[in-house]
Amino acid sequence: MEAEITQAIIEEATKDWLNFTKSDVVIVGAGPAGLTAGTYLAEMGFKTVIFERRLSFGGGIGGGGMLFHKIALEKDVRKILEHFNIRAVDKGTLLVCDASEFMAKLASKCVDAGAKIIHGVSVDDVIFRENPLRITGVCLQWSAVEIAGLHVDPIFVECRAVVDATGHDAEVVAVASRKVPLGIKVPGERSAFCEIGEDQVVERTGKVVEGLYVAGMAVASVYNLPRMGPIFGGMLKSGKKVAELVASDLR
Ligand code: 48F
Repeated sequence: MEAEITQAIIEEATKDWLNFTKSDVVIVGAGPAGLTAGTYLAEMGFKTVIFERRLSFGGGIGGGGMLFHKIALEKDVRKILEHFNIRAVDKGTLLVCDASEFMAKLASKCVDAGAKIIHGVSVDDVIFRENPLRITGVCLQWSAVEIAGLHVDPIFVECRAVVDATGHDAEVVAVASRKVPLGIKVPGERSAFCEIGEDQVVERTGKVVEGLYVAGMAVASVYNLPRMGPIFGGMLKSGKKVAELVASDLR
């Protein structure tokens, strides 16, 4: 029995890993932007894998607003919420949701759409090619290895598009900007200014260089935009927008 458990797990995991070693899209981070992007891309038929450093979904959702278990959204995302079957209370100019329902339903729809979500794996670098300059995949490491500080070489996944949905540190674009001649620096985000922060994140969501896209709060970090705190409409809109841009480029 014990050996069978091990064999069952390793055989099935290996099948998945062999399958997504060449993917259409790699999304880094299973926060609201990454889960939204993953859902729409998988629904459009793209082979999509999400690598998430932690052993949980949702990124910054679970903490709500300073651990109060609610998050706020702008009213113009009602249609996206309906797509995910997420309930919201009308609150003046805003909608308010339970953080737990919000993250569970984003993740559930994403998985049902066919995206593969792999927990406990961190992206620590990109693969690039020159003439023309493009990003062609990512370098992966177990998060546990990263946390332990062990010297272990990563392995690779090739893909047609990488989406940096890593949140406030824009980790993928940041490492690429240091190690690939992209000609950009990642300045980090500015202090809070919710209204313009939400709009500008959506506006600047998109391609950084051929093969590499940025969505969610990572956009604020890459373009020095204001932060917004526990309002999430921009994250949904940014995730949907990046999915549409990637899809139109890959078709
Ligand atoms: O931080 P996160 O929720 O990013 P997001 O989707 O949403 C931002 C909001 O949560 C909030 C906000 C709203 O106004 O300000 O902060 O843009 O989710 C990012 C996820 O990426 C994972 C991280 O653990 C988190 O779950 N992540 C970060 N770096 C890596 C990573 C990495 N290098 N490899 C794998 N996962």
